[in-house]
Amino acid sequence: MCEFLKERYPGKTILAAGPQDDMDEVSDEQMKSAMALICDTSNGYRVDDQRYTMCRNIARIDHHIQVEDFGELDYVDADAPAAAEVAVEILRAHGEEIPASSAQHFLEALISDTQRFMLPSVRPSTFEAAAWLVSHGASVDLAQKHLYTRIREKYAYGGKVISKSVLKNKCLVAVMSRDDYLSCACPFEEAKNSVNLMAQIEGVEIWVLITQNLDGQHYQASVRSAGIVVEPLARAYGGGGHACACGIKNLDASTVSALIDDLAKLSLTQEA
Ligand SMILES: [Mn+2]
Repeated sequence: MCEFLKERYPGKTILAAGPQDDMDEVSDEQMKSAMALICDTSNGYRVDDQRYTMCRNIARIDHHIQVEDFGELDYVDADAPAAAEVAVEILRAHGEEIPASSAQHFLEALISDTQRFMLPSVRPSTFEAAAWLVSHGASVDLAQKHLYTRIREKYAYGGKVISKSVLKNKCLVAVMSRDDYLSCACPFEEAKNSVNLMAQIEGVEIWVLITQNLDGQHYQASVRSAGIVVEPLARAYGGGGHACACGIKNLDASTVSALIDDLAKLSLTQEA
């Protein structure tokens, strides 16, 4: 989105805010005179740079179940499998063209958010968005390399996740400590994103990866399901996301065990 906006509006200052290494430095003064464009984020506290609240205007392009209203410029299509599909639809509806670098990023967002076009919410317009991006120079081969090349540390950590996974009813649970990932030299961000290793196991309805934060106190959970709606339960624990894929932050040891019990119960509710 950033590359597109830079090319489309060369007279404007377009900056990407957030804690990741390749993001821009944005001052408080810049924030105050800016319009914030938030993408793919269900609620305010998940926004990477919390100074977005200082901005003059706030806009959002999203596809999560709407739990917060971001105002007049809030565009949410909760049926879309990826925020990138929503963004591409807006661009196409306005007859915009995009540079290849932008198309590549959008395609990678589309592939990763739809889990390689495998989510049940994937629809014809998802592939139309992909086709449009490829016609603007995006490469699926490059996307595969960028998205699915794993660092060796994550590969080693994956073995630990698998060996610590336990089945409670029809819920597969892995609770990982800080030592688990630090001892593999696997960064926290990579560790908490390992939930897909637990996916598609016969007889498992819900799977949850719970990762201790670097503070050694709190935990983050990634909850996925094969069809049981987990979003209301995640919301009850302060998290959210999609019907079958949610994240929960800031759990402590006691809420972790309560969450596991609740998920284990919920995992038995799917009709055969
Ligand atoms: Mn998304």
